Amino acid sequence: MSSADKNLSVFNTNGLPDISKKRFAILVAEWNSEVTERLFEGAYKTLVDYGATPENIERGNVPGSFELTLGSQWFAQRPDIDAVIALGVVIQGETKHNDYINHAVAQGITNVSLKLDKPVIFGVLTPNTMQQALDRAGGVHGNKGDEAAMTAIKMIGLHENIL
Ligand code: DLZ
Repeated sequence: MSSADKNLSVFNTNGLPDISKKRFAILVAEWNSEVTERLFEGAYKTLVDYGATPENIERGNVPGSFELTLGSQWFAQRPDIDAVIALGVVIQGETKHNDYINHAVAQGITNVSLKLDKPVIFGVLTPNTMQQALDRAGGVHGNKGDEAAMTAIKMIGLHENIL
């Protein structure tokens, strides 16, 4: 039996919200900038394509993905920001740092999102190689920056539906 048959209210992300007055922050890690710049371009274009105005999109750079957490918190605590998109690339195997960084950023961004009660999107690639990263930043596997932006848009819509 479908939800409609049960006459349930379903809070989903099928209908995208009007984001023309929503304000976004995109945080970009400078490590692996040849990839993170492409993620940024994808995220920015998706926001604009779906109705955000350029003046309502702010960009912040952080040195590395580890700093995405605190940078996200600084943006997310601003009342005028509706969603934060955090973009980074941590290549596995280049360093033993990678696991620490990935887990710290994933947990940190989750904490920020819950603490500030707004979408903070985890747009961090964790590939094994640079080629895999490029493939996911406008290459054969699409652009995860686009997906991160779309996730932000959907979460704004979901928030409007539920609360
Ligand atoms: C130190 C470091 C290393 C080894 N690798 C990466 C990486 O692959 N991607 C990334 O975004 N950042 C890396 N960093 C930098 C850390 O994120 C952070 O900037 C430093 O540890 C300083 O806190």
